[in-house]
Amino acid sequence: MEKISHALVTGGAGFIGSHLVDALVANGCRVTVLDDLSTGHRRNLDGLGDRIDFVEGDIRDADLLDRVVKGCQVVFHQAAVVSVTQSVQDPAHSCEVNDLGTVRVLDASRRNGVGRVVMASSSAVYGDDPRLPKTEDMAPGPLSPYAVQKLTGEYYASVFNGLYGLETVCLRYFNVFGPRQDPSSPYSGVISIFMTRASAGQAATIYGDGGQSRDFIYVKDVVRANLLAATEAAAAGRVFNVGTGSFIRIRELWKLIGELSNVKIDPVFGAPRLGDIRASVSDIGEMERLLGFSPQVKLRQGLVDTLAWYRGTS
Ligand code: NAD
Ligand code: UD2
Repeated sequence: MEKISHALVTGGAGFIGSHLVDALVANGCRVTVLDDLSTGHRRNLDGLGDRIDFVEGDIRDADLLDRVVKGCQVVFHQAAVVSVTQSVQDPAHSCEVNDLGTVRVLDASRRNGVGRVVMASSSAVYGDDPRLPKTEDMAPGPLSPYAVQKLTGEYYASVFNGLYGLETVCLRYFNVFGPRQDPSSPYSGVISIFMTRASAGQAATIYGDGGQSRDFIYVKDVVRANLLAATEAAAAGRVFNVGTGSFIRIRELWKLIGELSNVKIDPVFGAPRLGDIRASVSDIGEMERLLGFSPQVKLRQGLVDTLAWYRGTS
């Protein structure tokens, strides 16, 4: 793999971004992190000391972006208002961050000679299309402001790639899980919530009948996908699904987490979540064919490692 000598990670103090920063530093890359700490935490970067340049600031600040992208070959754009619910409650704010912020990141990158921008998109762009698995060529059907904003970001990336020759790659993450995922909001990732419940010996709430399914990918595999997207020539200008191609139903997930936690607690069934997608699973053929990517961490192993982290034993 071609070496990246200097990269910017926006949202690098967040869940996925901080794992990406770890991997880049381990590869000998100089890393600048730009994060406003709105949902990220400085503690996620503990232990990296002066091996990174941490800049607390906002991706909407054009002057600051000009400063931090200088000299970077690659920008990994992870910063976003991530909560779908927050985007529903305040579409204008999430639009400013997710759309205007993304355009500012792309624009600063092209003006300052960055080679490639790798952007975090989402499987949310597919909406509730019942055809499975989801392939990149399906027509998008966003159902929330968040999904519209991620899709708009993809369109901007494609236009910057075509108009200005700035190489861009968009990664449609499916459901990502792993250590450092913040369980503190009711809209946090389901695995982070189920793990904290099981560890405390409490029942989880399953929304609906629990028959809904998701494609959960371990965060370290998402990091590998980002590194390939940044370095493989064939990735430029493209959009890829980042998932595992497998799925699990939510009620089975609770059972599995219970088994791994040595607790057997019946879940509480609540009303279905408004707008909840029934089934989601990725087709990762494009990523496999063009970038040689296949996920390495099986769900069970990823859950074991994540559980150890939530219990403070890893
Ligand atoms: P996260 O909330 O842990 O990380 C987002 C980071 O962006 C945080 O550190 C936050 O402080 C920072 N940020 C937010 N607004 C900012 C701003 N205006 N300026 C600078 N920094 C800002 O969430 P995550 O799960 O790590 O998400 C990373 C990316 O992956 C996001 O773009 C998200 O939309 C995307 N994504 C995540 C998932 C998932 O399952 N976690 C699924 C699909 C897509
Ligand atoms: C994820 C992403 C979202 C977006 C979307 C794409 C997270 C946190 N959200 O939303 O950003 O990219 O995928 O479609 O990663 N559930 C329960 N009990 C709980 C919590 C959740 O039953 O306590 C169910 C929930 O109703 C859903 C499933 O678990 O059916 C997954 O929920 P989620 O919030 O982890 O993720 P999702 O797929 O809604």
